[in-house]
Amino acid sequence: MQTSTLGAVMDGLMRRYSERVPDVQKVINAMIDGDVIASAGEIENDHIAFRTMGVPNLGLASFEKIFLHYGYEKRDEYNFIEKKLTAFWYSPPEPHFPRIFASELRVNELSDEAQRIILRYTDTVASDPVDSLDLDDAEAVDRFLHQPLWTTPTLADYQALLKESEYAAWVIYNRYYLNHFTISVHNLKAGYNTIDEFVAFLENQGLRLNSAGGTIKISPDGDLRQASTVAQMLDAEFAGGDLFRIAGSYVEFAERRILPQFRDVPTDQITREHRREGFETGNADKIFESTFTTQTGR
Ligand code: OOG
Ligand code: NI
Repeated sequence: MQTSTLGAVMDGLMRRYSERVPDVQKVINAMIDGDVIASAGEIENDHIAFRTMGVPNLGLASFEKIFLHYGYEKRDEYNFIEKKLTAFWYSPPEPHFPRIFASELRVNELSDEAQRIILRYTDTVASDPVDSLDLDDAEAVDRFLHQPLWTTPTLADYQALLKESEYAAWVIYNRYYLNHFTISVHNLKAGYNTIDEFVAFLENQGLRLNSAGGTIKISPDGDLRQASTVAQMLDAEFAGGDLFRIAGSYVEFAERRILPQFRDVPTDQITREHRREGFETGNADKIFESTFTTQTGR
């Protein structure tokens, strides 16, 4: 297990993501200008997220091999019945690396028409591409994560998918681009270290937040609180040169509260182990909608 390779892969993901999502720099600059942090390096990345197509040779079974190779451990499963998604989270080999939340579309549950559209693209992948990848070569992995896995879709196919599964449309165009990174708010300075305070700060800066199910998503135990921006829109070029504005990636914010049994531990001794771990289906279900037209078109 090579954490230096993992570090380089993460740097590549974050670099391309920041270029694609102007809100990343906007939030960081606002935090620096507001004296919340002195530099971007102080930000703790709670987790990053990826989306995949659940078809042969792709999906989580293929994708997860990359991060399992770097020492990530597969943890809990989450099921999104209406959205037809399965997700897992993966804990990092060292605590300074982000958790990973990766999901997969259960393509076989879609209509025949949507399945046909998706398979027209993904069937060109005849063997698991991760098997022929040198995972110890960070540049090769970076290239893989940002390369076209299939041909550029037509606008008609994209729009047909959009009607049935916004997630499917997102993946057919955006593939393995980083879906979001997540700023941990609980370790920020007082006044910004709760999600309510941080959301107020973001709203003051004019950032547009996902309102699905309420701006702040709260787990039933009350200890995982999340919010996210509405996805950045991109001018996408489709097959044949058609242009259309589509949803790209977004930014998330998370507060992990100290677990009840550790609430007496002195603040300066609190580490990741004392806080709420994992994810929450009810929160995630609404966070997915950060890229849906119900949010981006508001
Ligand atoms: C992932 C949405 C869920 C979380 O933290 O629960 C999520 C996605 O939009 O792909 O990020
Ligand atoms: Ni997330």
